[in-house]
Amino acid sequence: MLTEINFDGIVGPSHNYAGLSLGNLASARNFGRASAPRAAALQGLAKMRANLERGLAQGFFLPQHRPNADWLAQLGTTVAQAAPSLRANAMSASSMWAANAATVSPAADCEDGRCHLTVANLMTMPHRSHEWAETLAQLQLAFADAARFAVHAPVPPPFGDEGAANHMRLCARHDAPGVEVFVYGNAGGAEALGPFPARQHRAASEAIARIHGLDPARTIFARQSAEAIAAGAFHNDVVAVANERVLFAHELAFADKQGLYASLRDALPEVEIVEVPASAVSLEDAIRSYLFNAQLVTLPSGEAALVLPAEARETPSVWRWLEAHVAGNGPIRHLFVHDLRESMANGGGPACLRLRVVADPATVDPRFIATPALLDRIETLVAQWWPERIAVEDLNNPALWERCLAARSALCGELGLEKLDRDRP
Ligand code: SUG
Repeated sequence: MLTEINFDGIVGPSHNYAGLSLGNLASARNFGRASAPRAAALQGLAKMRANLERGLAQGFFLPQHRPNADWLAQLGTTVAQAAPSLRANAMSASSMWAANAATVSPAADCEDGRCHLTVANLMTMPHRSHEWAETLAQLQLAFADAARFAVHAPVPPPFGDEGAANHMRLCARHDAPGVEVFVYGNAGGAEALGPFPARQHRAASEAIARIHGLDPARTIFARQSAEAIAAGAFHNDVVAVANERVLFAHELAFADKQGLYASLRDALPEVEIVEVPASAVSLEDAIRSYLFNAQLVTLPSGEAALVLPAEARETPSVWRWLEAHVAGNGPIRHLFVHDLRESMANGGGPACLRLRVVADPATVDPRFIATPALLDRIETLVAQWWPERIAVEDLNNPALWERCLAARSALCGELGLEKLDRDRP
C-alpha cells in the first residue's frame, strides 16, 4: 500500500546555536545562546509519536557523525587544531532538518515507475555542505529496494540544491500522478542579488527533474519572490506548503503567483489554493511564527490537518487567521500544536524536520520506520546520552566531542545500524 511516510531527522547530540545560517533570522537571533540537545531531541520524538498516534506513517533518519573530522581533514586540519569558527561548522547538527536531505519524486510521477530521491548538495552554507555523503549512505540503506527506489547522488556544484524544502507536489491522492513544483531563488546568470543568498538554483531543480524522469507537462519551475527571501524565507517551505490538492501559501511567496496558479490549475484542475493575504498576516509574522512551515497532512479520515509549532499559536495575527479558516469552510480542518522551540530557534519548524516519501512502508528498511515501542527505546537512549546543555564555548571542549560521538554510536547500536558508524562514507 503506497502511503506518505514522514521521515523526521532525530536531533543530534551536538545541537547548538552557532549562528551559522546567513539569511535565517532565527539562527542569527539566537547566536550565542545555550542549546538543550536532549530537550530538542525529545521535542522532535514527541512530534513523531503524536503523528504516529494520528494514524500517519512515520520514519526517521539518524543524526550524523559530529564533529566531522573527515571534512576537516579535507580542509587540511583536525578537530583539535581547527579555528573555532570552522570547528563549529564541523559540529553542526543541521542534518536534523530532513526536508533538506533530498528531493523526492514518487513512483507515479517518474518515467520508470520507481520513486526517485536525489540527495541535496546544500552547497551554499558551509556547515550543511558536508551533510550529503552521510545522507546518501542512509538513504541507500533505507531505500535499498532497487525495484522500487532510485537514490541519486547530489547534483554537482555550483548548482545549489536544498532538497524538498523548495519542492512541492500536488495530486489528487498521494499515490496518483502529481504535478511537481520546483521553487528557486537563483535563476542563474547576472541578476540583482538581495541581502541574503538564494540557496536554490533553477539549474539544479531542472537537473533533478531530468534525473527523476518527470513529465515536463506536469513539472513547474516557479521563482520565489525576492521580497520573501529578503524577509528571511531562506527556503520556500517557510512561506508555502502543499499536500494533495491543497496549496497553502503566503500572498508574497512567489515572484509570479498568477503565472504559477494558472499553470497549476491547467495541470490539476481540482487544485485548491489557500492564500493568506499580507493584510491578514504580514510576511514578518509568517516567518517568525512558521505558519507555513507546518506539516500539511491528510488524516486517515481524509481530512487535512496542520501540524504547527507553538509559535503559530502565540502570534495573534496567525492564530486569528487559522481559527477563522477552521471555523469556515476551508480545506484545512484540524490544527495540532507542538513545542519544537529548540529546533525553531535555529529556523527549523515541523516541516523542516521531515522528509516526505510516498512508499509502502513494508518496502523500506524497517530500521528506519518508527513504532511506539521503538520511539520509547530511542527516548530512553536520548535521555541517557544526549547532553543537557551546550554553550557555544563548549564546542571547543574535547569532552563534548567525545560525548557527541559516543551518543551517536549508542543510537546506531540500539537501532542495529552500526554500519553507519563503522563505514564512514
Ligand atoms: O539551513 N538552520 C537550518 C534550518 C533549516 C530549515 N529547513 C527548512 N526550512 N526546510 C538552515 O538554515 C542553523 C544552524 C546554526 O545557526 O547553527 C541552521 O542550519
